[in-house]
Amino acid sequence: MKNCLICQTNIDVFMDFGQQPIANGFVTNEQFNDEYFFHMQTAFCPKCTMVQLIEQPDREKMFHENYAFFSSTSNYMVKHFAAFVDDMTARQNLGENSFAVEIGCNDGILSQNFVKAGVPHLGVEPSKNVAEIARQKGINVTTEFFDKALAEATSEEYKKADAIFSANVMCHIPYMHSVFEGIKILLDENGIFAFEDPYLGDIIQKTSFDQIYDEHVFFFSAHSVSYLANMHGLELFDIAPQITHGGSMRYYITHKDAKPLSQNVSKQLEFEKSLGLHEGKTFTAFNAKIDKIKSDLIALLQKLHNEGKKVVAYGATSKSTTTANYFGITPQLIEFVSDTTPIKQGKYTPGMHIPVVSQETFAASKPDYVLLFAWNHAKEIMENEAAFMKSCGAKWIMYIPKVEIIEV
Ligand code: DWN
Ligand code: SAH
Repeated sequence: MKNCLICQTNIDVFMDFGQQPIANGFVTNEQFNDEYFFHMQTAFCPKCTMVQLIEQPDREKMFHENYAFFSSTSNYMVKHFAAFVDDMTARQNLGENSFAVEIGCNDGILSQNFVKAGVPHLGVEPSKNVAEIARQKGINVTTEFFDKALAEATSEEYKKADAIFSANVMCHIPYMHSVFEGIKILLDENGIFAFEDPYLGDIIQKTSFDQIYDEHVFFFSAHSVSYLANMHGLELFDIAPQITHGGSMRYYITHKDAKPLSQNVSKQLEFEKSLGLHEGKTFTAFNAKIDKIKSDLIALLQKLHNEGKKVVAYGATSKSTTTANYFGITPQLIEFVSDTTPIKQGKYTPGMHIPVVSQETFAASKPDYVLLFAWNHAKEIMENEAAFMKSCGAKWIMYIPKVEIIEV
Protein backbone atom coordinates (compact mmCIF):
# COMPACT_ATOMS: atom_id res chain seq x y z
CA MET A 1 0.00 0.00 0.00
CA LYS A 2 1.39 3.41 -1.00
CA ASN A 3 0.36 6.98 -0.25
CA CYS A 4 -0.75 9.50 -2.86
CA LEU A 5 2.05 11.94 -3.81
CA ILE A 6 -0.48 14.78 -3.65
CA CYS A 7 -2.84 14.17 -0.69
CA GLN A 8 -1.19 11.25 1.17
CA THR A 9 -4.31 9.05 0.97
CA ASN A 10 -3.74 5.28 0.59
CA ILE A 11 -3.82 4.38 -3.08
CA ASP A 12 -4.34 1.07 -4.87
CA VAL A 13 -2.51 -0.18 -7.94
CA PHE A 14 -4.77 -0.62 -10.99
CA MET A 15 -2.14 -1.58 -13.57
CA ASP A 16 1.11 -3.50 -13.29
CA PHE A 17 3.50 -3.25 -16.27
CA GLY A 18 6.21 -5.34 -14.60
CA GLN A 19 9.86 -4.38 -14.95
CA GLN A 20 10.44 -1.52 -17.38
CA PRO A 21 13.64 0.19 -18.56
CA ILE A 22 14.40 3.94 -18.81
CA ALA A 23 12.17 5.00 -21.74
CA ASN A 24 14.82 7.26 -23.30
CA GLY A 25 17.73 5.01 -22.30
CA PHE A 26 18.91 3.96 -25.78
CA VAL A 27 21.82 1.52 -25.48
CA THR A 28 24.87 0.29 -27.36
CA ASN A 29 25.36 -3.49 -27.52
CA GLU A 30 28.10 -3.25 -24.85
CA GLN A 31 25.41 -1.95 -22.46
CA PHE A 32 22.85 -4.75 -23.06
CA ASN A 33 23.57 -6.50 -19.75
CA ASP A 34 23.82 -3.30 -17.76
CA GLU A 35 20.39 -1.71 -18.16
CA TYR A 36 18.44 -0.21 -15.30
CA PHE A 37 14.88 -1.52 -14.75
CA PHE A 38 12.18 -0.41 -12.31
CA HIS A 39 8.78 -1.82 -11.34
CA MET A 40 6.18 0.23 -13.26
CA GLN A 41 2.72 0.34 -11.70
CA THR A 42 -0.03 2.93 -11.87
CA ALA A 43 -2.52 3.87 -9.15
CA PHE A 44 -5.61 6.05 -8.72
CA CYS A 45 -6.21 8.21 -5.66
CA PRO A 46 -9.87 8.08 -4.61
CA LYS A 47 -9.56 11.38 -2.70
CA CYS A 48 -7.80 13.87 -5.01
CA THR A 49 -8.35 11.71 -8.17
CA MET A 50 -4.69 11.92 -9.24
CA VAL A 51 -3.52 9.02 -11.40
CA GLN A 52 0.16 8.38 -10.74
CA LEU A 53 3.12 6.03 -10.88
CA ILE A 54 3.86 4.10 -7.68
CA GLU A 55 7.60 4.16 -8.31
CA GLN A 56 9.71 6.44 -10.53
CA PRO A 57 13.48 6.17 -11.13
CA ASP A 58 15.69 8.96 -9.70
CA ARG A 59 15.51 12.10 -11.84
CA GLU A 60 19.26 12.00 -12.62
CA LYS A 61 18.78 8.59 -14.30
CA MET A 62 16.31 10.18 -16.76
CA PHE A 63 17.37 13.82 -17.26
CA HIS A 64 21.07 14.38 -17.89
CA GLU A 65 23.69 15.37 -20.46
CA ASN A 66 22.62 12.58 -22.85
CA TYR A 67 18.85 13.12 -22.78
CA ALA A 68 17.57 11.60 -26.02
CA PHE A 69 14.39 13.62 -26.68
CA PHE A 70 14.86 16.80 -28.71
CA SER A 71 11.60 18.76 -28.93
CA SER A 72 12.25 20.41 -32.30
CA THR A 73 12.03 17.14 -34.29
CA SER A 74 8.40 17.93 -35.17
CA ASN A 75 7.60 20.92 -37.38
CA TYR A 76 4.03 20.78 -36.19
CA MET A 77 5.16 21.18 -32.56
CA VAL A 78 7.29 24.22 -33.54
CA LYS A 79 4.10 25.91 -34.80
CA HIS A 80 2.09 24.73 -31.80
CA PHE A 81 4.47 26.36 -29.32
CA ALA A 82 4.60 29.63 -31.30
CA ALA A 83 0.79 29.68 -30.98
CA PHE A 84 1.04 28.95 -27.21
CA VAL A 85 3.29 32.02 -26.79
CA ASP A 86 0.90 34.12 -28.93
CA ASP A 87 -2.01 33.05 -26.72
CA MET A 88 -0.21 34.06 -23.51
CA THR A 89 1.15 37.26 -25.12
CA ALA A 90 -2.45 38.27 -25.85
CA ARG A 91 -3.62 37.34 -22.33
CA GLN A 92 -0.72 39.04 -20.50
CA ASN A 93 0.38 41.68 -23.01
CA LEU A 94 3.93 40.27 -22.91
CA GLY A 95 6.64 42.67 -24.13
CA GLU A 96 10.04 44.12 -23.33
CA ASN A 97 9.02 45.04 -19.74
CA SER A 98 7.64 41.60 -18.92
CA PHE A 99 9.34 38.52 -17.50
CA ALA A 100 8.50 35.04 -18.78
CA VAL A 101 9.80 31.74 -17.40
CA GLU A 102 9.65 28.37 -19.12
CA ILE A 103 10.02 25.22 -17.00
CA GLY A 104 11.62 22.43 -19.05
CA CYS A 105 12.54 24.41 -22.17
CA ASN A 106 14.44 21.48 -23.76
CA ASP A 107 16.06 22.67 -27.05
CA GLY A 108 14.21 26.00 -26.96
CA ILE A 109 11.24 25.06 -29.13
CA LEU A 110 8.93 27.39 -27.12
CA SER A 111 11.34 29.91 -25.57
CA GLN A 112 12.82 30.83 -28.97
CA ASN A 113 9.64 32.87 -29.43
CA PHE A 114 10.66 35.11 -26.46
CA VAL A 115 13.96 35.83 -28.21
CA LYS A 116 12.13 36.75 -31.45
CA ALA A 117 9.70 39.05 -29.60
CA GLY A 118 12.32 40.60 -27.26
CA VAL A 119 10.62 39.32 -24.08
CA PRO A 120 13.01 39.04 -21.09
CA HIS A 121 12.89 35.39 -20.04
CA LEU A 122 14.49 32.43 -18.31
CA GLY A 123 14.41 28.82 -19.49
CA VAL A 124 14.91 26.14 -16.83
CA GLU A 125 16.29 22.90 -18.26
CA PRO A 126 18.22 20.25 -16.29
CA SER A 127 19.26 18.13 -19.30
CA LYS A 128 22.58 19.74 -20.31
CA ASN A 129 22.73 18.67 -23.95
CA VAL A 130 19.33 20.05 -24.95
CA ALA A 131 19.83 23.15 -22.75
CA GLU A 132 23.00 23.91 -24.73
CA ILE A 133 21.06 23.86 -28.01
CA ALA A 134 18.56 26.32 -26.52
CA ARG A 135 21.45 28.60 -25.50
CA GLN A 136 22.76 28.54 -29.06
CA LYS A 137 19.39 30.00 -30.09
CA GLY A 138 20.03 33.02 -27.84
CA ILE A 139 17.81 31.77 -25.01
CA ASN A 140 18.76 32.54 -21.40
CA VAL A 141 18.88 29.08 -19.79
CA THR A 142 19.74 27.76 -16.34
CA THR A 143 20.68 24.08 -16.24
CA GLU A 144 18.73 23.13 -13.12
CA PHE A 145 15.62 21.32 -11.93
CA PHE A 146 12.74 23.67 -11.15
CA ASP A 147 11.55 23.53 -7.53
CA LYS A 148 10.78 25.94 -4.67
CA ALA A 149 14.44 26.84 -4.07
CA LEU A 150 14.98 27.69 -7.73
CA ALA A 151 11.79 29.78 -7.80
CA GLU A 152 12.98 31.78 -4.77
CA ALA A 153 16.40 32.35 -6.32
CA THR A 154 14.83 33.35 -9.66
CA SER A 155 12.43 35.87 -8.16
CA GLU A 156 15.36 37.46 -6.27
CA GLU A 157 17.76 37.52 -9.21
CA TYR A 158 15.19 38.67 -11.79
CA LYS A 159 11.66 39.64 -10.72
CA LYS A 160 8.21 38.07 -10.37
CA ALA A 161 7.00 36.43 -13.58
CA ASP A 162 4.07 37.72 -15.65
CA ALA A 163 3.89 34.35 -17.35
CA ILE A 164 5.22 30.93 -16.44
CA PHE A 165 5.02 28.33 -19.21
CA SER A 166 5.53 24.60 -19.11
CA ALA A 167 4.73 21.94 -21.70
CA ASN A 168 5.01 18.21 -21.08
CA VAL A 169 7.12 18.76 -17.98
CA MET A 170 4.81 19.10 -14.95
CA CYS A 171 3.70 15.48 -15.39
CA HIS A 172 7.39 14.48 -15.03
CA ILE A 173 7.95 15.94 -11.55
CA PRO A 174 7.06 13.91 -8.42
CA TYR A 175 7.86 16.76 -5.94
CA MET A 176 4.79 18.67 -7.14
CA HIS A 177 4.25 20.51 -3.83
CA SER A 178 7.70 22.06 -4.08
CA VAL A 179 6.88 23.10 -7.67
CA PHE A 180 3.55 24.69 -6.71
CA GLU A 181 5.12 26.43 -3.68
CA GLY A 182 7.68 27.80 -6.15
CA ILE A 183 4.96 28.96 -8.55
CA LYS A 184 3.24 30.76 -5.65
CA ILE A 185 6.48 32.65 -4.92
CA LEU A 186 7.57 33.38 -8.49
CA LEU A 187 4.24 34.31 -10.07
CA ASP A 188 3.37 38.03 -10.14
CA GLU A 189 0.06 38.88 -8.44
CA ASN A 190 -1.58 39.15 -11.88
CA GLY A 191 0.60 36.50 -13.50
CA ILE A 192 -0.54 33.31 -15.25
CA PHE A 193 1.06 29.90 -14.95
CA ALA A 194 0.01 27.94 -18.05
CA PHE A 195 1.03 24.35 -18.47
CA GLU A 196 -0.03 21.53 -20.77
CA ASP A 197 0.36 17.78 -20.51
CA PRO A 198 -1.22 14.62 -21.96
CA TYR A 199 -4.81 14.64 -20.72
CA LEU A 200 -6.16 11.74 -18.65
CA GLY A 201 -9.51 11.98 -20.44
CA ASP A 202 -7.85 11.33 -23.82
CA ILE A 203 -5.67 8.58 -22.39
CA ILE A 204 -8.79 6.78 -21.16
CA GLN A 205 -10.92 7.47 -24.23
CA LYS A 206 -8.20 6.47 -26.74
CA THR A 207 -6.57 3.78 -24.59
CA SER A 208 -3.25 5.57 -25.09
CA PHE A 209 -1.66 3.42 -22.39
CA ASP A 210 1.84 4.10 -23.76
CA GLN A 211 1.79 7.60 -22.24
CA ILE A 212 2.67 5.60 -19.13
CA TYR A 213 6.47 5.32 -18.81
CA ASP A 214 9.16 6.26 -16.27
CA GLU A 215 9.19 10.02 -17.00
CA HIS A 216 5.41 10.47 -16.66
CA VAL A 217 4.65 10.27 -12.95
CA PHE A 218 1.26 12.08 -13.16
CA PHE A 219 -1.73 11.83 -15.52
CA PHE A 220 -3.62 15.06 -14.95
CA SER A 221 -7.28 16.01 -15.23
CA ALA A 222 -9.10 19.26 -14.46
CA HIS A 223 -10.21 17.57 -11.22
CA SER A 224 -6.74 16.69 -9.96
CA VAL A 225 -5.09 19.94 -11.12
CA SER A 226 -7.83 22.02 -9.52
CA TYR A 227 -7.37 20.09 -6.24
CA LEU A 228 -3.61 20.61 -6.35
CA ALA A 229 -3.86 24.35 -7.12
CA ASN A 230 -6.32 24.87 -4.24
CA MET A 231 -3.88 23.25 -1.83
CA HIS A 232 -1.48 26.13 -2.58
CA GLY A 233 -3.80 29.17 -2.63
CA LEU A 234 -3.79 29.06 -6.42
CA GLU A 235 -6.73 28.58 -8.79
CA LEU A 236 -7.37 26.76 -12.04
CA PHE A 237 -9.31 29.54 -13.82
CA ASP A 238 -9.32 28.35 -17.44
CA ILE A 239 -8.47 25.33 -19.55
CA ALA A 240 -8.06 24.62 -23.27
CA PRO A 241 -7.87 21.17 -24.91
CA GLN A 242 -4.99 20.61 -27.37
CA ILE A 243 -4.60 17.98 -30.07
CA THR A 244 -0.87 17.50 -29.37
CA HIS A 245 0.57 14.22 -28.04
CA GLY A 246 -2.66 12.39 -28.78
CA GLY A 247 -4.79 14.82 -26.74
CA SER A 248 -3.47 17.23 -24.13
CA MET A 249 -4.96 19.83 -21.82
CA ARG A 250 -3.62 23.31 -21.17
CA TYR A 251 -4.28 24.47 -17.58
CA TYR A 252 -4.27 28.22 -16.74
CA ILE A 253 -3.53 28.97 -13.08
CA THR A 254 -3.43 32.24 -11.07
CA HIS A 255 -3.37 33.34 -7.48
CA LYS A 256 -6.80 32.71 -5.95
CA ASP A 257 -9.45 35.18 -7.21
CA ALA A 258 -6.95 37.08 -9.38
CA LYS A 259 -8.79 36.36 -12.66
CA PRO A 260 -12.42 35.63 -13.57
CA LEU A 261 -13.27 31.94 -13.50
CA SER A 262 -14.05 30.61 -16.99
CA GLN A 263 -17.03 28.32 -17.52
CA ASN A 264 -14.64 26.06 -19.44
CA VAL A 265 -13.47 24.70 -16.08
CA SER A 266 -16.90 23.78 -14.70
CA LYS A 267 -17.89 22.25 -18.07
CA GLN A 268 -14.74 20.12 -18.09
CA LEU A 269 -15.32 18.98 -14.50
CA GLU A 270 -18.81 17.83 -15.51
CA PHE A 271 -17.43 16.07 -18.59
CA GLU A 272 -14.85 14.27 -16.46
CA LYS A 273 -17.58 12.96 -14.20
CA SER A 274 -19.39 11.59 -17.26
CA LEU A 275 -16.15 9.78 -18.22
CA GLY A 276 -15.81 8.40 -14.68
CA LEU A 277 -12.40 9.96 -14.08
CA HIS A 278 -13.31 10.28 -10.40
CA GLU A 279 -13.95 6.52 -9.97
CA GLY A 280 -11.50 3.65 -9.60
CA LYS A 281 -13.60 1.26 -11.69
CA THR A 282 -12.90 3.34 -14.84
CA PHE A 283 -9.25 2.35 -14.62
CA THR A 284 -9.99 -1.34 -14.25
CA ALA A 285 -11.95 -1.18 -17.52
CA PHE A 286 -8.98 0.63 -19.12
CA ASN A 287 -6.78 -2.39 -18.34
CA ALA A 288 -8.99 -4.75 -20.30
CA LYS A 289 -8.72 -2.47 -23.35
CA ILE A 290 -4.91 -2.48 -23.13
CA ASP A 291 -4.91 -6.28 -23.10
CA LYS A 292 -7.04 -6.32 -26.27
CA ILE A 293 -4.58 -4.02 -28.09
CA LYS A 294 -1.73 -6.21 -26.87
CA SER A 295 -3.19 -9.48 -28.14
CA ASP A 296 -4.33 -7.95 -31.47
CA LEU A 297 -0.99 -6.32 -32.19
CA ILE A 298 1.15 -9.33 -31.25
CA ALA A 299 -1.11 -11.63 -33.31
CA LEU A 300 -0.77 -9.33 -36.33
CA LEU A 301 3.02 -8.95 -36.03
CA GLN A 302 3.42 -12.72 -35.56
CA LYS A 303 1.26 -13.43 -38.62
CA LEU A 304 3.23 -10.98 -40.79
CA HIS A 305 6.49 -12.51 -39.53
CA ASN A 306 5.25 -16.02 -40.43
CA GLU A 307 4.33 -14.76 -43.92
CA GLY A 308 7.89 -13.41 -44.33
CA LYS A 309 6.85 -9.76 -44.58
CA LYS A 310 9.31 -6.97 -43.90
CA VAL A 311 7.98 -5.03 -40.92
CA VAL A 312 9.74 -1.96 -39.51
CA ALA A 313 8.70 0.83 -37.13
CA TYR A 314 8.70 4.63 -37.26
CA GLY A 315 9.64 6.92 -34.34
CA ALA A 316 11.74 5.61 -31.42
CA THR A 317 9.43 7.34 -28.97
CA SER A 318 9.52 7.11 -25.19
CA LYS A 319 5.99 5.75 -25.43
CA SER A 320 7.17 2.86 -27.59
CA THR A 321 9.43 1.65 -24.78
CA THR A 322 6.28 0.73 -22.85
CA THR A 323 4.59 -0.73 -25.93
CA ALA A 324 7.57 -2.87 -26.94
CA ASN A 325 8.50 -4.07 -23.44
CA TYR A 326 4.99 -4.67 -22.11
CA PHE A 327 3.83 -6.39 -25.32
CA GLY A 328 7.11 -8.25 -25.96
CA ILE A 329 7.92 -6.78 -29.40
CA THR A 330 11.30 -8.27 -30.26
CA PRO A 331 13.75 -7.52 -33.13
CA GLN A 332 12.37 -10.73 -34.73
CA LEU A 333 9.00 -9.01 -35.16
CA ILE A 334 10.31 -5.50 -36.00
CA GLU A 335 13.53 -5.28 -38.02
CA PHE A 336 14.39 -1.68 -37.05
CA VAL A 337 12.95 1.63 -35.86
CA SER A 338 13.52 4.74 -37.98
CA ASP A 339 14.13 8.01 -36.13
CA THR A 340 15.49 11.42 -37.16
CA THR A 341 17.26 12.03 -33.80
CA PRO A 342 21.05 11.53 -34.26
CA ILE A 343 21.68 10.56 -30.58
CA LYS A 344 19.26 7.59 -30.93
CA GLN A 345 20.65 6.30 -34.26
CA GLY A 346 23.11 3.39 -34.22
CA LYS A 347 21.84 2.41 -30.76
CA TYR A 348 19.16 -0.05 -29.65
CA THR A 349 15.78 0.57 -28.07
CA PRO A 350 15.59 0.24 -24.27
CA GLY A 351 14.85 -3.30 -23.03
CA MET A 352 13.87 -4.97 -26.32
CA HIS A 353 17.01 -3.91 -28.25
CA ILE A 354 15.51 -3.17 -31.65
CA PRO A 355 18.10 -1.29 -33.79
CA VAL A 356 17.42 2.42 -34.34
CA VAL A 357 18.31 3.67 -37.83
CA SER A 358 18.25 7.02 -39.63
CA GLN A 359 15.41 8.19 -41.81
CA GLU A 360 17.79 7.78 -44.80
CA THR A 361 18.17 4.06 -44.01
CA PHE A 362 14.38 3.79 -43.79
CA ALA A 363 14.02 5.57 -47.15
CA ALA A 364 16.45 3.08 -48.73
CA SER A 365 14.52 0.05 -47.41
CA LYS A 366 11.44 -1.52 -48.95
CA PRO A 367 9.13 -2.35 -46.05
CA ASP A 368 5.79 -4.10 -46.44
CA TYR A 369 4.44 -2.69 -43.16
CA VAL A 370 5.46 0.24 -40.95
CA LEU A 371 4.34 0.24 -37.32
CA LEU A 372 3.77 3.87 -36.33
CA PHE A 373 5.24 4.20 -32.83
CA ALA A 374 5.03 8.02 -33.17
CA TRP A 375 1.23 7.76 -33.61
CA ASN A 376 0.77 11.20 -32.03
CA HIS A 377 2.53 12.74 -35.07
CA ALA A 378 0.53 10.63 -37.56
CA LYS A 379 -0.72 13.54 -39.71
CA GLU A 380 2.73 15.11 -40.13
CA ILE A 381 4.54 11.79 -40.70
CA MET A 382 1.94 10.28 -43.04
CA GLU A 383 2.00 13.42 -45.20
CA ASN A 384 5.81 13.45 -45.33
CA GLU A 385 6.08 9.74 -46.12
CA ALA A 386 3.08 9.36 -48.46
CA ALA A 387 5.14 9.26 -51.67
CA PHE A 388 7.69 6.82 -50.22
CA MET A 389 5.02 4.48 -48.83
CA LYS A 390 3.24 4.46 -52.20
CA SER A 391 6.49 3.81 -54.05
CA CYS A 392 7.05 0.52 -52.17
CA GLY A 393 3.40 -0.38 -51.59
CA ALA A 394 3.89 -0.27 -47.80
CA LYS A 395 1.04 0.01 -45.30
CA TRP A 396 0.93 1.69 -41.88
CA ILE A 397 0.06 -0.25 -38.74
CA MET A 398 -1.63 1.84 -36.03
CA TYR A 399 -2.33 0.58 -32.48
CA ILE A 400 -3.92 3.57 -30.74
CA PRO A 401 -6.91 3.61 -30.20
CA LYS A 402 -7.07 0.13 -31.78
CA VAL A 403 -4.96 -2.07 -34.02
CA GLU A 404 -5.58 -1.29 -37.68
CA ILE A 405 -3.81 -1.39 -41.03
CA ILE A 406 -3.95 1.81 -43.06
CA GLU A 407 -3.55 1.61 -46.82
CA VAL A 408 -1.75 4.58 -48.39
O1 DWN B 1 6.68 14.07 -22.51
C1 DWN B 1 7.55 13.91 -23.34
C2 DWN B 1 7.28 14.26 -24.74
C3 DWN B 1 7.02 15.71 -24.93
O2 DWN B 1 8.37 13.94 -25.56
C4 DWN B 1 8.91 13.40 -22.96
N1 DWN B 1 8.81 12.68 -21.74
C5 DWN B 1 9.60 12.60 -24.00
C6 DWN B 1 9.02 12.71 -25.37
O3 DWN B 1 8.08 11.65 -25.55
P1 DWN B 1 8.10 10.79 -26.92
O4 DWN B 1 9.50 10.33 -27.14
O5 DWN B 1 7.04 9.77 -26.83
O6 DWN B 1 7.75 11.99 -27.94
P2 DWN B 1 7.38 12.05 -29.46
O7 DWN B 1 7.25 13.49 -29.79
O8 DWN B 1 6.24 11.21 -29.78
O9 DWN B 1 8.67 11.46 -30.18
C7 DWN B 1 8.70 11.38 -31.57
C8 DWN B 1 9.95 10.65 -32.02
O10 DWN B 1 9.83 10.39 -33.41
C9 DWN B 1 11.22 11.47 -31.82
O11 DWN B 1 12.30 10.61 -31.48
C10 DWN B 1 11.45 12.06 -33.20
C11 DWN B 1 10.87 11.03 -34.13
N2 DWN B 1 10.30 11.60 -35.35
C12 DWN B 1 10.77 11.15 -36.57
O12 DWN B 1 11.66 10.29 -36.63
N3 DWN B 1 10.22 11.70 -37.71
C13 DWN B 1 9.31 12.52 -35.24
C14 DWN B 1 8.75 13.08 -36.38
C15 DWN B 1 7.65 14.12 -36.28
C16 DWN B 1 9.24 12.65 -37.66
O13 DWN B 1 8.79 13.12 -38.71
N1 SAH C 1 8.85 21.24 -23.14
C1 SAH C 1 9.38 20.34 -24.11
C2 SAH C 1 10.19 19.19 -23.48
C3 SAH C 1 9.39 18.08 -22.85
S1 SAH C 1 10.43 16.70 -22.40
C4 SAH C 1 8.30 19.82 -25.03
O1 SAH C 1 7.13 19.94 -24.74
O2 SAH C 1 8.65 19.25 -26.06
C5 SAH C 1 10.53 16.91 -20.66
C6 SAH C 1 11.63 17.93 -20.26
O3 SAH C 1 11.47 18.25 -18.88
C7 SAH C 1 13.04 17.42 -20.43
O4 SAH C 1 13.74 18.31 -21.26
C8 SAH C 1 13.60 17.38 -18.99
O5 SAH C 1 14.97 17.62 -18.92
C9 SAH C 1 12.77 18.46 -18.32
N2 SAH C 1 12.61 18.38 -16.85
C10 SAH C 1 12.45 17.27 -16.08
N3 SAH C 1 12.33 17.62 -14.77
C11 SAH C 1 12.39 18.97 -14.72
C12 SAH C 1 12.33 19.93 -13.66
N4 SAH C 1 12.17 19.60 -12.38
N5 SAH C 1 12.44 21.24 -13.98
C13 SAH C 1 12.59 21.63 -15.27
N6 SAH C 1 12.65 20.77 -16.31
C14 SAH C 1 12.55 19.46 -16.03
